[in-house]
Amino acid sequence: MAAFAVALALFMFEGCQVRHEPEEPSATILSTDLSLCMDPDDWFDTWLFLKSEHLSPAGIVLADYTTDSVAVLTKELAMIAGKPDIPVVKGVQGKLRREGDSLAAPDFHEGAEFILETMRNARGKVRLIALGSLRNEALAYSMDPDLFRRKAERVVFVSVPVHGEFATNLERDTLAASTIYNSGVSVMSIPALKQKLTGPMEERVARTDTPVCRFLTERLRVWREWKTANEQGFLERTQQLMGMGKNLWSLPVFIPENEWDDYGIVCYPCNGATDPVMRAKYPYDPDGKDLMMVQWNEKAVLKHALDIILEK
Ligand SMILES: [Ca+2]
Repeated sequence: MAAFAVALALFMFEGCQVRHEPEEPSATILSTDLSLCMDPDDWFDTWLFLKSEHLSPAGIVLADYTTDSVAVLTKELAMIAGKPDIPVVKGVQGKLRREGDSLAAPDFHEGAEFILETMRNARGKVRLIALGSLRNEALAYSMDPDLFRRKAERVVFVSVPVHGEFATNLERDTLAASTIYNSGVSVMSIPALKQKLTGPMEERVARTDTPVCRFLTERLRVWREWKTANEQGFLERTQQLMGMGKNLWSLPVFIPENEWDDYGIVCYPCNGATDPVMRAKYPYDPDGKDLMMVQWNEKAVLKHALDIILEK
């Protein structure tokens, strides 16, 4: 916390707000650990991604614990979003390991291959958003580092906490994370901090009779039912019982950069390449290639998300 406060104070003092020349990517790939029983927040993120024209959504990689039924549901959501042809591919389902100079991974390699194929075919640069581990991005880098460095606009990674809590997506595969942080490509780290879709907001979604609202409401129902049966007390402990709302984690990812000021979004430059696996503190570094998102207006970001879910 102290390191963070110092970094922030330094940043404010020097008035070095990062100036963003919003150069939108020519294509963006979302990799996300969608699931029926694990945290269903990624279904909300996937909807925001599919509706984010400014990102030019090019495909979805199913990360970490994919099943065929998840793939079918993802295609259904894409259909609802009016993007029936967007590729949905399976990604790596286990830990990466070193093999000589490169990385080896268990099934599936389609996600990494899809990232490289998209980079080869894209006219401009490609943004990669990772809301699960960085396995698919790291495997793609290992398969063709030159192409990856040349064509990746940025990797946006939701995981690293500002205050040093457990960083699930990073610690799920530290080899994947350190590969990406040391790849030379700019990484924007977004702390996985709770943005609460409140009980009344969730009720509004449930009462709205549209395909996407029915879809998301059903994902929450299935998940709560499974949690209740298998992890006693979890929903109560995390304040996510029916009526209490749902914790979401990645919403700032989907705010267009030219609107950051309206959402109170502030990033500071840093260099995560030094040691990402140590729950890095990411000290302020004016010459750093990476960015750390340190501030946003939670209410404004939530309203943005809710408007897109309610299709207002
Ligand atoms: Ca996730």
